[in-house]
Amino acid sequence: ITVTHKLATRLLEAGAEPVSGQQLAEEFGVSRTAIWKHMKELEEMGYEIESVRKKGYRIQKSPDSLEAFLVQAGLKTEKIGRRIEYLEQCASTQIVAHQLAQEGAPDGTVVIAELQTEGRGRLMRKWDSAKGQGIWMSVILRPDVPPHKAPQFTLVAAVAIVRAIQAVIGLEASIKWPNDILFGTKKATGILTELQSDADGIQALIIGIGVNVNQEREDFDVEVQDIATSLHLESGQLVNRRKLVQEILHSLEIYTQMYIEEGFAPLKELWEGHSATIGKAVRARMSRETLEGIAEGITEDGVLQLRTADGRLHGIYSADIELK
Ligand code: BTX
Repeated sequence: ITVTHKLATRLLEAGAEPVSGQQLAEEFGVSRTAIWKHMKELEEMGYEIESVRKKGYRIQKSPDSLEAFLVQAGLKTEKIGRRIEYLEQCASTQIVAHQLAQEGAPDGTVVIAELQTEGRGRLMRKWDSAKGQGIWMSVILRPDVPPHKAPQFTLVAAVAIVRAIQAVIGLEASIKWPNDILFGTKKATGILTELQSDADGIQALIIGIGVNVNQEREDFDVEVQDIATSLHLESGQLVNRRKLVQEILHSLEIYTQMYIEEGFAPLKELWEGHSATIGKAVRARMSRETLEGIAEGITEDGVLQLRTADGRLHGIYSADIELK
């Protein structure tokens, strides 16, 4: 990290409060002229810096980038995002995260990319990840729970993300079991939980999160234009991606912590409160069969309970759900 980066972090943390050139020069152990030169460099990087007479400098606008030091300035977490691997471009942040996890990356490591060329969904489906317009990230967690609990983390992450979106843009999305976050019937976010485990249990969970943030309709691939939406399309505002990442990571830390300490019960309740599936007539497509019925709820393990017309109750572990 260069002095210029540190300076940006310092000013971002100061917020609306100007910081004097003299003070910055002292803190960084450089001359005031050097500080002025760094300010010019920041402006070239896309920052707008105001110099308030007799008071000092403050940042008016920072570039819409998710560089690690920008996300970390003002990040409220203790663990998640303390290490961030930021990439301009990669095939998939899941692939990078798997690699890092194997190399021993710590619990809470996050991989973020501006562009994914091979973003993926479940069952190797494609995830459209336009450059700079969404949040494409993978979070490495190392919880001490048995492998069969891994799918619950998808539900925990969904609760965390819905709440973070609400905190940042003030709109309430709903969750379609197991991993979609919707506005109406359109998908704004997908979650993909993958697992590295061995005989000792879970080595790492890789939680992939894709949030459509500032796309216009035409920015999506033609195949998904009718089924996808973005937070911008829903709210009419351009959404600050950095704030949203910070909020999602914070929320993820809160709810995974709750899960570890109190188990799934409180999260089941929160999840059901945000659910677009429970109580609805649905069609569940699985690899071998398709069932239709009423989604009655989820079990303590996060398994979907589907009641078919013959009165039987089926436990669904993995499926694509269509609301009828
Ligand atoms: P999924 O299998 O539930 O959904 C994939 C389906 O969603 C696609 O087949 C397509 O119909 C639709 N789709 C594709 N792209 C989009 C989009 N941008 N918005 C809305 N709908 C879309 C969902 O899988 C899990 C997605 C996780 C994505 C993250 S991004 C960071 C991380 N890296 C990575 O490669 N994947 C995860």
